[in-house]
Amino acid sequence: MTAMASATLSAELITAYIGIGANLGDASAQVQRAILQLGKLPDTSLDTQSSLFCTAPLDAGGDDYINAVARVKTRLSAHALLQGLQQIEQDFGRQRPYPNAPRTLDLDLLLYGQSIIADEVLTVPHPRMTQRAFVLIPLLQIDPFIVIPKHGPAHQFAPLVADQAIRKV
Ligand code: PH2
Ligand code: MG
Ligand code: MG
Repeated sequence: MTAMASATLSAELITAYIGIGANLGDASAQVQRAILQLGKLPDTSLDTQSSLFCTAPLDAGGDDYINAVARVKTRLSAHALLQGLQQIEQDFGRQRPYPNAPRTLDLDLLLYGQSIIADEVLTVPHPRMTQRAFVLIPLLQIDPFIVIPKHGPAHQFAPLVADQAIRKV
């Protein structure tokens, strides 16, 4: 193994959760195609995915979003996985004209095993994931008993986001 490869690969198989969103173009098709791309990342397999949900934009403008959550198993480091997610966003024509602009594809690393990461490029668990129905509801659909590092069982946050519009597609 090269020095580069050893820096980007973890010895363990890690379970990671990815939040997926789109509200520009054919959002449902893009989310579904993006989920398949997750399983094609190196040293990564797609474990399961939530339903697709239609959600009202939160702290953002534009059309309603299509959101979903996917669970992957990966040997990529958290940072290598993040780079892979950003590459897929680029492949889907992601542009960033201003914060929270409508997007063809957004892939957020929500959870990486039990890791707590806070550096210049990556914050895990995702800092707003307990406040967003468009993350919590799909996450709880695939793992009802999931525990979020630093926060505890995810289901306890569901009542706090009950006022956010979300429906299964
Ligand atoms: N993503 C945001 C901001 N607001 N609202 C919804 N409904 N879905 C999103 O994915 C979303 C959002 C920033 O990433
Ligand atoms: Mg996001
Ligand atoms: Mg993002």
